[in-house]
Amino acid sequence: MLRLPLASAFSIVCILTAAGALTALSGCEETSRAGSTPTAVTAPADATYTVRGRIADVIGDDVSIQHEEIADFKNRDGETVGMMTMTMAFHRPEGVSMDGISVGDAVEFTFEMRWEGDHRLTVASLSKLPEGTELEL
Ligand SMILES: [Cu+2]
Repeated sequence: MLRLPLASAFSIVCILTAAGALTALSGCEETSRAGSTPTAVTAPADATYTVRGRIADVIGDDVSIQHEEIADFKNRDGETVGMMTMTMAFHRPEGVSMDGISVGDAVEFTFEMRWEGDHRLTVASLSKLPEGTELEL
């Protein structure tokens, strides 16, 4: 199976998203910085968000999710800037199961935002929403 480092997959997703023009306000810009060494996710999260979305792709231990708007999303300075609906790639630790969840499924998930380190966007929990759930994407 093709595996891309999170940074590449994430950059590609950001370029492809219709909301790409707004990535200067989002987390997307940060992942294009090169030269980081892989590190474990140990630092406390800068912020945690619970949002709904649709599974767009699964690549190794990354999961791409088209998420709904995140009105309370904060930039690295802690200012609330919000984030439009878009598709983003998240690191998925082994402990977060994808059992019974497939591409196209509506989910509710919690992710941790870290502005420093290798895994800036990490899924902390993921659960499937009922069939037919309407999302604002
Ligand atoms: Cu986003």
